Amino acid sequence: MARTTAGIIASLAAGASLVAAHGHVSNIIVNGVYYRNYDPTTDAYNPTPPKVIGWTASNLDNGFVSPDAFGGPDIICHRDATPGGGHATVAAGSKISIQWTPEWPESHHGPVIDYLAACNGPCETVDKTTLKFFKIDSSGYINGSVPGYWASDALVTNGNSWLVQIPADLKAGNYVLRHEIIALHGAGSANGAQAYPQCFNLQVTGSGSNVPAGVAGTSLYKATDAGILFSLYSSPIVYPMPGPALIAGASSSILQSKSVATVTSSATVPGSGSGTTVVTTTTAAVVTTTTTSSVKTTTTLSTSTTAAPATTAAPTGSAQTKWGQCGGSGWSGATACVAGSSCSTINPYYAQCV
Ligand SMILES: *[C@@H]1O[C@H](CO)[C@@H](O)[C@H](O)[C@H]1NC(C)=O
Ligand SMILES: [Cu+2]
Repeated sequence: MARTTAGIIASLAAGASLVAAHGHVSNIIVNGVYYRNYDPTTDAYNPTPPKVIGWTASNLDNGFVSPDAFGGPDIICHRDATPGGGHATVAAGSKISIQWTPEWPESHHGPVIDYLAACNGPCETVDKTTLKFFKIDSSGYINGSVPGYWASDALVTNGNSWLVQIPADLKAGNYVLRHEIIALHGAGSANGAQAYPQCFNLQVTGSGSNVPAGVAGTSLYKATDAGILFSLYSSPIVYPMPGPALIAGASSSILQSKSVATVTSSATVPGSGSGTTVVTTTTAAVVTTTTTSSVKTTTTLSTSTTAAPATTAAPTGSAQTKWGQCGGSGWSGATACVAGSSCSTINPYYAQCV
């Protein structure tokens, strides 16, 4: 009985996936600054698409990479991907809000995973097959009965966005952030999982020295991994996270909240002027702040109803805490940093205690 019902649900979900739109990341927000992603559904038709931080890829259908391609280059940063023409600068320890398009289908339950890989030079010209990815967060099954509430559902609850924190001790340099949802609604059948990787170029600043070891994108997953060939409709749900282990000190995800964009920036393009010219500005639409849930481990769930905007204002006169804002256009809060950290200008809109 339960088996039959599950089978019907599985068939319905698989059928729904044929008609449902899927999605891609539309933008990221770093400390209130909005950076648009490459839009596969429109930029592909533009003879001179803007240089953006997101990688160019041929997922014009908002589609995915199948397990039979997990050993090939398309799994690295989506189909036929080539590096983004620019990058965003972020301080180690910063949080980045990754915004998906609104149509992510509810049936597409699965994990949300984030990796970084050092470019060892400009990411804009990196050979993607040389990138070695290390896992900075990975959240899978959260709670509930079959098919369960998953990280992808928490992402939807969070306004289709996911908050990622760059490790505070990461060595300064250029990195590719590889963000991914793996949809498992059809994963009980061979080649049924759907990977939706999205890549962004980041220049990370800071005084850390940690560059964790990683693996090539083509070695992250195999079609037969227990977390790839996985039935979403079998009870109890015990999900083995695919891919390499989390780096030391990382948790499965940070507390989720939605960020507020106050300005829009274009990507920093290498070789223009000093190489760090921010070609910016238009005032951006303000995104509504909402609140949500977070997952600490795959078995523990913590929730919060605290609104958490991207920027943390400290009262003028008192020193800002480490990783808090200490300056930038329009900033009226503290400009001094607590002992042990100092104020570093990240871009015209944001300075941060690092
Ligand atoms: C699962 O977690 C979410 C997010 O915290 C919560 O809203 C929901 O009520 C939980 N569901 C169950 C069945 O515990
Ligand atoms: Cu689908």
